[in-house]
Amino acid sequence: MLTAGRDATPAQTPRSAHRIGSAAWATATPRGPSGRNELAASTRREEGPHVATNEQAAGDTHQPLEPALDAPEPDHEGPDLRSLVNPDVDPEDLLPNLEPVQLLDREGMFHEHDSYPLDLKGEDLRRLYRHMVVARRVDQEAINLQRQGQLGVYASCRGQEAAQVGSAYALADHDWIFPSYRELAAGITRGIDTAATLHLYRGTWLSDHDPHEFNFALMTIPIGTQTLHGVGFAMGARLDDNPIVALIYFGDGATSEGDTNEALNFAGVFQAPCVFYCQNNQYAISVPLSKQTHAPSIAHKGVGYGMPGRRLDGNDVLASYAVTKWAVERARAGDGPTLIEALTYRMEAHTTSDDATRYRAQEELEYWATFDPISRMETFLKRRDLWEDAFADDVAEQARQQAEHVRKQIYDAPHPDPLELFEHVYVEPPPHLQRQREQLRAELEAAEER
Ligand SMILES: Cc1ncc(C[n+]2csc(CCOP(=O)(O)OP(=O)(O)O)c2C)c(N)n1
Repeated sequence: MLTAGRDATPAQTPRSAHRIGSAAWATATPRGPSGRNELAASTRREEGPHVATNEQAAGDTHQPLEPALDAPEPDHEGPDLRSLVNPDVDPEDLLPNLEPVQLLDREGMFHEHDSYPLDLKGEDLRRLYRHMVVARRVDQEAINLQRQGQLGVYASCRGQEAAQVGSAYALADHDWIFPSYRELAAGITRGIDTAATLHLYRGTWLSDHDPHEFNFALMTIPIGTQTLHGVGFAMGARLDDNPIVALIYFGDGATSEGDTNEALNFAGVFQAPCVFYCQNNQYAISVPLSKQTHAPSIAHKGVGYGMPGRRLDGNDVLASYAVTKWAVERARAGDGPTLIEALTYRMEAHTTSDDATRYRAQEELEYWATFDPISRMETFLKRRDLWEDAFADDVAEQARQQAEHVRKQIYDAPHPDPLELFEHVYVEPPPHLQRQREQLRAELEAAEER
């Protein structure tokens, strides 16, 4: 804070304070009923911006300071400094509750929520459970395949099944998903062949599902890129009068990226029909949430972009579904985007290349294990009489078959020619890429001769 007028010499006073020191400051200041400059008067009494005269700004330290109160009165009203950019947007409406929305507590008890009613039938509830179980089994298989050298690397979604399955289930078929690299469970909810999703981790240059068949964009490795793709897509759909909503997944780490901030701001300004779904799994590789933001929560950031922020228990599949459904309906009705923060936890390391024991404690892991989304849903289904042994056996068998399918597909997948890496990027490859291609070709030939 600058110190008030009288003791500050021009040499101590920042340039900006001089600029606002005289008529300009007085012009932009609210006036009281008497027409007097109320704010300037109060800054004289309390600590506030330094109000220097032009003479003082010019360096004449002998001149007594003239307070802005005595500056010539402009003959027109200045702007109201308290005015909002969008007076029809009430910040209170955008603010999230710090208490996350939860429909299913840790003991599997259901609690109705007035703002987020649950409109699911028994078959839907069972399907949510089924997707989560299959995702967890395939996820484990992917880790095994990486350990066997069949995948180059893998980023597990264990612990995040509820966040992904619940939110993806809230979409209509014609809506689109823009994932990062961790959304195996969302892909399963969309009906994508799990083996196709995993090809990305074989180090091939292509993912292996048709985005247009499943309305599920290809997985994105650069952090935050998909947020821009999703917003652009949503805007395009709106211009086409197509009632598509884009659901965009990203992590807490992605909120520190320029791309994500640009996407959020653009979506807010143009009220794009999209839902930003942040899976706050507490870490960006080894960087904890406290190093990503000084905001009270990630959901609170929505206010700055002019969109509501909402927090939910990310290990509660029903809360994830109900809040996302609400946000999707808002977007479809033309009421603009929402920023959802799902509080969850990444149970495995960041990827199979990471040693999570170096930056987080075993007790933390054990604590979060007590929030397990699958066992919570199992208890709930039992309480609701939606559980029979035959159902449980069927789900377990489907999960086993999926794991076997993935294993077989990945084992049998052809090894692509490494030189394909350079294809399909440019019509005319630039010289540096041509040189790299030649270098790789020579190395491959030399390796074959050995
Ligand atoms: C633009 C960019 N910068 C850095 C990286 C390296 N990187 C890979 S994952 C990751 C952390 C991402 O954390 P978060 O967004 O929280 O997602 P999570 O992995 O936890 O799901 C980083 C920095 C990258 N892939 N892309």
